Amino acid sequence: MAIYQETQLQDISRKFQIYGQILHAETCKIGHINETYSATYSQGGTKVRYIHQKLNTGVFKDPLAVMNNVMRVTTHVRQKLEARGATDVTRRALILVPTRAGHSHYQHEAGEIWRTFVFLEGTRSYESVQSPEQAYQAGRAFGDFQNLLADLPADSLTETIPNFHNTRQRFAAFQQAVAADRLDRAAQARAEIDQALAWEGLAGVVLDEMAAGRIPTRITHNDTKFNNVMLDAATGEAMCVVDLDTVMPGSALYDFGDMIRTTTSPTLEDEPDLSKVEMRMPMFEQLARGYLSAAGEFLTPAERAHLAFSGKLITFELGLRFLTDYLCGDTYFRIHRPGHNLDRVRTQFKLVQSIEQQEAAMQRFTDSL
Ligand code: GN1
Ligand code: MG
Repeated sequence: MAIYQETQLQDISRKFQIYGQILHAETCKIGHINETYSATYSQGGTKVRYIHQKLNTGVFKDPLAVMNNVMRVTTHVRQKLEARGATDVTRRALILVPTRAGHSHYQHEAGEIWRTFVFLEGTRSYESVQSPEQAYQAGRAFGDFQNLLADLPADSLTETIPNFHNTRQRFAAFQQAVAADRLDRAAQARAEIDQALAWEGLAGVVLDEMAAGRIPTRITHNDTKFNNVMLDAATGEAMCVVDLDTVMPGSALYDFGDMIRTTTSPTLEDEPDLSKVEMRMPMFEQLARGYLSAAGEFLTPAERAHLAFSGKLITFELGLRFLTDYLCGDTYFRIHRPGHNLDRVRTQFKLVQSIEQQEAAMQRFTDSL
């Protein structure tokens, strides 16, 4: 990490209710959106770590609403775990460290918004699933997260990115980007554009079920990537889900769909070798078992009936979002090389095809549970 950032982090760290001295800090994760650092402090004669994170205010236009949601959700989860008599609660629920002025975040010069969490010692995340057991753990963790939030009134949270998983709107934005083609990139993405147009029919399926009242709106995580699950480094048990910025009203299927997208293929989401991208049944089976072990009680028949489909939908949706961003000049998702978003599109669309080929078997499996 650059010295500048370390100095800046030292400055930022002093704004929070941390009573130690910062020893060193390092980049923990640079996601597509936020920047995350872990910092080690000497505090009361022992070493403790905290997470400092800079919120992307280009994406999260109302950061105060995001922080209110995060506070509401972390407090609720902690209280519910305590009421259950759970052990190790501070590793099972994220804890936001307030600023010395008592706020949930610190607003740095130039409008940067920083927040701090207690570091979850002895846990780790993975970029891709290593075993069916990990897929089970991911399913259970997000299912339990939805379960813990089931009694939080939906209107207590702000929809911080409106229509985040509105696939019809995502499709319309894609069509507009193709029509405008401001950067003359459509020619390079012709095959992907044609493929996306052919899949238009997928966009309305869950929305129509929701409009008909068969699929309810719930409080959901909305970014259930596998690397947002913190697993106990020793036992492999899922301890906590992180990245709560998009927790808001949504459909349970959006969460389950993104779990299929990120736990069933052995590859990363920008894998250039498409022959490696594949939906693997053993992973899907354990994922579905894990999810239903925690969410099985509250899902409606229509939700259950669309579990297999949801993976195709969300993988398609993310492919559309990457494609739209590629056509619009890579302004939303952080890229690390030219054409990166187009590579991501190809990986997503290959996975959609793989799901499509196995959808009947996936459906039979979830019907049998
Ligand atoms: C973004 O930054 P990250 O990795 O947490 C995006 C998600 C996508 C994901 C794809 C707010 O999440 O919707 O599924 O990239 N988050 C936002 O990797 O748009
Ligand atoms: Mg995220």
